[in-house]
Amino acid sequence: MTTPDTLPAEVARDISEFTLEVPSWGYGNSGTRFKVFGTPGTPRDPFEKLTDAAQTHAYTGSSPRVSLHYPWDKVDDFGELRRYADDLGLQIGMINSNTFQEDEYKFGSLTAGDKTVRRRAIDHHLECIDVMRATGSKELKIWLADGTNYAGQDSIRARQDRLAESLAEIYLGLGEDERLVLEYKFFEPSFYHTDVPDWGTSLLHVQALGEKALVVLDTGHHAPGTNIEFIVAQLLRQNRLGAFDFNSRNYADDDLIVGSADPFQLFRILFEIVQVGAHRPGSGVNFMLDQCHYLESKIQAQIRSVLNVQETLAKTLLVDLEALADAQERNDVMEANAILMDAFWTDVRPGLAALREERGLPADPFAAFRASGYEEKVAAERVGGNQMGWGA
Ligand code: PSV
Ligand code: MN
Repeated sequence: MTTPDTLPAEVARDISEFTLEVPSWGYGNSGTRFKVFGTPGTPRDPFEKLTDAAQTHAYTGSSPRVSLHYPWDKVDDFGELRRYADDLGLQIGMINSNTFQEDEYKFGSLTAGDKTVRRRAIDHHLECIDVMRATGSKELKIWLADGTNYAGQDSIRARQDRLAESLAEIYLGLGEDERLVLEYKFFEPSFYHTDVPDWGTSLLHVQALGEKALVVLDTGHHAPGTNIEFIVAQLLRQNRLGAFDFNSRNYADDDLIVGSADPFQLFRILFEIVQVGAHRPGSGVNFMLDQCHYLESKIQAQIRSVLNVQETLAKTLLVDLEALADAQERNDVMEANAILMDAFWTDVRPGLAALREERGLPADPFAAFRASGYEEKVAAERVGGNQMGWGA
């Protein structure tokens, strides 16, 4: 194990240029299906969510975009929200559609057998595209809760056909420089079948749509034991990896701090990314966090995730690719694996701290934020009103 005090120049450059997008809902209240917990200081409107998200960016210098969820983040004037973000040094990122919280979508949205319901769901996505235009966003993110609970409940095949048709209509609504990204998840809320359960299904649909449609990989949306880095490599080969929803899972879709459950998995995923330079700006992959916090401090948790991704990215950038290729060519299993592990065990924290100071950022963003008094300040100020949370 080595502890370089400074990072190699190319690694430092890549880390400085790398950015993550944060979720507006990560700053609101959340919980489990048993209870949503309130926390003093939680934002009461999308403006306050942006104010909090700006803290993550101020301390890390690496999270300038915020994803919105619609209609959770509905405001009267999206132009005003955009200007507010701009004043904070932020941009509005992806617009996440939401067809999972209204009664009419009980039996499906874009896949629903009922034509009127399907129409409503398609129109909702077209409305999301309007929100994109008002906020300066270029990406529509779709995750569907659609599925069934019992064999025979509905035709799996007919639902795929309806999904393809609905997506095609939404796709037609996109402008030249706008994209659609389709997220998959293997179960929940449906417990028998899900209409977009895996990367293969998502890939088939986006390939049928066209080049402006790509796949979103949420790290929490796979069965235990799934080799996620394989999926990453495969989607990159097809030029269809549009975005990540990073988080950690132990059991199902746990939405925990990135890198907290399995830091080595995060390393393996990012290693597939850096080998083809997909971490660089302009690669077309949007790195996003999709977390929910109800036990831990929300801003601290977002900062911790940004730092965990940065540290892990730096480690992957330290892999000696030439030596690795050489070992692989010789089928030297032990050496090839040791090269990877050597990078994984390298302590990059001192090098990152030095880089942050060079960039005018706190060497330890996490400690600096905790000491800033911001949380106490907003807890005292944000009294009254309704705190935002799931469904709000
Ligand atoms: C679904 O579980 C999901 O991962 C989607 O990205 C949703 O938009 C998000 O969570 C809501 O928390
Ligand atoms: Mn997600």
